[in-house]
Amino acid sequence: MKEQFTRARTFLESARSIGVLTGAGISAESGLKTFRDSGGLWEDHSIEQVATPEGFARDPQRVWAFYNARRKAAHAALPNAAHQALARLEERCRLTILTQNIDGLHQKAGSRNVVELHGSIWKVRCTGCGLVSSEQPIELPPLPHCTSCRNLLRPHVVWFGEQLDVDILRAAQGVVEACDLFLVVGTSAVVQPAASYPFIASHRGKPVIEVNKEKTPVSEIASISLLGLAGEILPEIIPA
Ligand code: BJW
Repeated sequence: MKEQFTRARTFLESARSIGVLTGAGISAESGLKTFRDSGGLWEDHSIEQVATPEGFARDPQRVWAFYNARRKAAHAALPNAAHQALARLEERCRLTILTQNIDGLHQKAGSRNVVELHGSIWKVRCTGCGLVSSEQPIELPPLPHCTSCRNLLRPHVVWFGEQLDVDILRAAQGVVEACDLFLVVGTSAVVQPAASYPFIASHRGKPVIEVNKEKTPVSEIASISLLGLAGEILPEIIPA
């Protein structure tokens, strides 16, 4: 394992352009729940009910209760040592984070190049006029409405069965193609299209480093797979 840490450090030090894919696991040590771990969000909530457009159409109040609770938790959360290590690394090389997270903790840690693949919990979108806004109080009413057209607002996030924004997809594809090293942190790597990025990078001959509490489909193709907590491993391989 020690040898793997040394190899990872060497890869990171010599890379000129790094692509990073992060998932809920990187925010776990900030106290935010992941989705698929034991005790995760999908244990108490049904995906169909709270993370699909059909679920929102059926019961928007249930969906808003789910997202309002998560807005409250995310507001109280602080970036951890893993977020901070990535922000530090961005000061030393070209680095872009492709995050599946909507919590904004990478930006709170100081990262500037962050592509939010699944949107942001801090933005809402009007189901009528389509206006996207981030000028909302932390605690929204049980059914928030658009101030200009009075239609129902929805979280500006990507649910199952919805397309990711085309510009975001293009930016992510560009990062995967341009980087010379790809780092994957705290994702189960089962949700597409994000899950395909490490595989595309590897297919194009780029080394892939994975950091996760447990093995995932990415472990099979990773040049280095470091098992453990992101908040402990990232500061080790990205020293201050
Ligand atoms: C730690 C740790 C610690 C814990 N340290 N590690 C191709 C094939 C099959 C299906 C599809 C396909 N293409 C598209 C689909 C359909 C679908 C999909 O992928 N389905 C699969 C699940 C089967 N994808 C979509 O619908 C996407 N849209 C799309 O592609 O449009 C075109 C299209 C549509 C339909 C058909 C075909 C094409 C949209 C996906 C939207 C995902 N949305 C969610 C919720 C919204 C945001 C939110 O509310 O937060 O995004 S679902 C949820 O999963 C959330 C996450 O971003 C995402 C990924 O989860 P993540 O981050 O990996 O978390 P976990 O919990 O799964 O894993 C945590 C990991 O951390 C674990 O591995 C732990 O071990 C680890 N860990 N603590 C280190 N301290």
